[in-house]
Amino acid sequence: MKDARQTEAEILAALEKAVDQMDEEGAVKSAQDALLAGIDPYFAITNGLSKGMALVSDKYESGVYFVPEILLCADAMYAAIEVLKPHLKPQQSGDNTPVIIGVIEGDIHDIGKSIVRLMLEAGGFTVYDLGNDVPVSAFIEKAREIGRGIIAVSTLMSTTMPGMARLIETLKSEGLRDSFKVMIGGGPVSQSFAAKIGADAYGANAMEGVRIAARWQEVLR
Ligand code: B12
Repeated sequence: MKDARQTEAEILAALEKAVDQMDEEGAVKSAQDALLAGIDPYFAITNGLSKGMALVSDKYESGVYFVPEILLCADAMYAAIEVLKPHLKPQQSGDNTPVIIGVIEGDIHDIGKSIVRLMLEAGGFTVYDLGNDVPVSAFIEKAREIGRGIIAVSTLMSTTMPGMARLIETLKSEGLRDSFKVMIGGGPVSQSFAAKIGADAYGANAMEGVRIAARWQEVLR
């Protein structure tokens, strides 16, 4: 007789599928299954839900899904994240180091940024989420308010990449550059773009963002 319990691979596949199929109920159920099966919630997010969102991205790009579908897929992902979030154990202690995070002005894509935020919070950082379409002036205002820390900036569009360069330039001209480490991320940006604009690091995904931030804690103390 087949064991009624689902294997880890089956649960991860169910999470991926629920996001892809816009199945909020299924996503919540599979997130609960993941917890019951003792799957690390980080692993469930990165190897289940994020994979589903990557599939959805491909479908959008190939014209299978359109805006409404994308948003419903994201809703399913967020619903599952709500179940997993309370069970995320800090992997490193962020020691409450402040992180200002936002999507640069002109860009409303905030799904990736929200995952980075969640992982940073779970990693013990104090995150100030400025949202999407954030003007450089808003980053600067917050930076002045907190004085010292990390700035994490996201963009998914090539047209809005120059805003990241403007942010670094403005941090310099406002005398704030030495007090903040800056990391960038999102589809069109890269390590070489980070170097070109004078950002301190590029992170390809949320876990990398947390690892970078954890490295910086020491110097920011
Ligand atoms: C979902 C989506 C949308 C949704 C956004 C919903 C939302 N609330 O975010 C909707 C439908 C609204 C949308 C709108 C548009 N979109 Co759109 N969209 C996408 C799509 C399909 C998926 C993006 C996504 O959410 N991926 C899933 C997340 C989890 O992945 P992620 O964002 O990459 O984030 C991960 C990493 O990149 C990284 N990361 C991200 N940020 C950061 C930051 C830091 C600091 C670190 C360390 C890491 C990090 O970590 C994340 C998690 O691991 C992409 C296609 C693609 N391949 O990316 C197009 C895409 C980004 N969109 C595109 C475009 C053009 C648009 C529109 C202009 C379309 C239009 N003509 O109206 C508008 C944007 C209007 C605007 N002013 O912003 C283009 C951009 C092209 C370009 N290179 O400039 C893409 C690439 C599609 C394409 N090939 O044409 N879009």
